[in-house]
Amino acid sequence: MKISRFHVKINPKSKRYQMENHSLPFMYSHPIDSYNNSTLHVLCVLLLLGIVHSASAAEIAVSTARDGQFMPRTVSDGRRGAIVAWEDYRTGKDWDIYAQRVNAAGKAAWKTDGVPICLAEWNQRRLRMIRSVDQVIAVWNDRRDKSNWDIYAQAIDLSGKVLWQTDGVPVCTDAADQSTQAILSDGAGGAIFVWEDARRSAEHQDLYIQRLDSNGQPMWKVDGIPVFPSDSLQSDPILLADGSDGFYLVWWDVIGYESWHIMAFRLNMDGSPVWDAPIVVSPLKGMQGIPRVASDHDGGLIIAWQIYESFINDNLYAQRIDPNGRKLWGDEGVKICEASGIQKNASITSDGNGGIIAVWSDERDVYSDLYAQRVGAFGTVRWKENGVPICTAGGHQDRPFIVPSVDDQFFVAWLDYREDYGDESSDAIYAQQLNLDGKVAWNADGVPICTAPGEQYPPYVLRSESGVLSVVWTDVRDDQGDVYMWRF
Ligand SMILES: [Ca+2]
Ligand SMILES: [Ca+2]
Ligand SMILES: [Ca+2]
Repeated sequence: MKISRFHVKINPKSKRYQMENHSLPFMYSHPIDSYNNSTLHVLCVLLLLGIVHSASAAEIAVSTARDGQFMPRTVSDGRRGAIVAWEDYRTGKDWDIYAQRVNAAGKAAWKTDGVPICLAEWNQRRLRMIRSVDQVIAVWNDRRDKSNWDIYAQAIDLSGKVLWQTDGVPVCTDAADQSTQAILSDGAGGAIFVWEDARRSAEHQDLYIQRLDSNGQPMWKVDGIPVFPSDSLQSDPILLADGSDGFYLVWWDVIGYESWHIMAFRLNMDGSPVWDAPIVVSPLKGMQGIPRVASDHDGGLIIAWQIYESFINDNLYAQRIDPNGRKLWGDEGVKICEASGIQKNASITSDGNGGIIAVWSDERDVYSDLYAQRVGAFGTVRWKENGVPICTAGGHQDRPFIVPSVDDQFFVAWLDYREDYGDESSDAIYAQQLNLDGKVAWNADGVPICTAPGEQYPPYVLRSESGVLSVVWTDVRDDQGDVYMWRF
């Protein structure tokens, strides 16, 4: 049954960490049947719609090694191709990290099924990565110590060679648990890291940061420096470049069970704070969570989040903050959507004009649909109140991922249980393009990206600097999980 996936998310800590780090389901094993036909069908549809510019464009098998390849992430290689990395269970023993490069011609360029990035004992999970100048830096949560979780990182060049010490350099190996790390390029070949850290209190964990230089050497205190130690539980950190010589850090701050806030802080590249203290993004009462972040392309940032009302009527809000820490959209922020039912799993991107486009999963109807809204630079909602429908096909649509594409267009891919009302577990990946007026460019309800048999996992989308769109995902058409990519 897939339905349970739509009704989780209560405790901000335990559930998600469990989902991402410990309990990837190895439960479906679908017979292999006609996926070749469905791939051809998808290709034909995309060709007809003029999305695919060359008949050579097609689905790319990034890694079909035995057992599970999961949770792929991708970054541009700066050469019209992409590097993909993922968590890998091919040993049947524990999780490792592998990567593959897909070149401009759409071919896997490294060793078949990927090169190992970390094969250390026990589990390496929750891979994240960025490109910093001419190398790719991956970071993951690492259990090699056996008694607790640490954070390790590795750099890779475009030939697939690992550049730092075998199995990665430690970012933090303090004896407490570290988790939920995020990474940002420092623009100089190295990276900034942030993570949740239980060293001071397992219950009220803090966020710590570290910077590694281009050789993987720590630039700040070994095992990292605390950002803002407090008696709240700090979780889900997000990093964003500030466009000058620093970065933003946004997180979910939990005090007790009923006071959840989103916090934002600006720091310098040496880890020192720019602002006196973190900002409470909205003073609204109640449980606010699941922050999303986008640049306003004017030195500031825009944050979207959801506010829980008894878990039956969640709403979405947004706030814009300038480089000096001033809130630009009122003290409380603006409402993106307050339709009845739950609005959640938002994805946001800059609208290129000082505002954002947000798309989310919306349960105003029985089965979740996708809606989108544009919030302009001054905090005014630009489209129909409570959003315009992007996909209202039968069955659930969820986990949208939006990026800018070309000419004021925005590309969104999502997980789609079309015409599955909960008894088949039949899902697919669909996509759509919309413009600054909220009009969709392709078929109503989107075009299929992957309709292969077996379960698909939520897509991850990349738009490279050259405008190439890549969608990567895991699916279980052949075994317990393989990594696939579509490029446009
Ligand atoms: Ca596999
Ligand atoms: Ca391992
Ligand atoms: Ca540790």
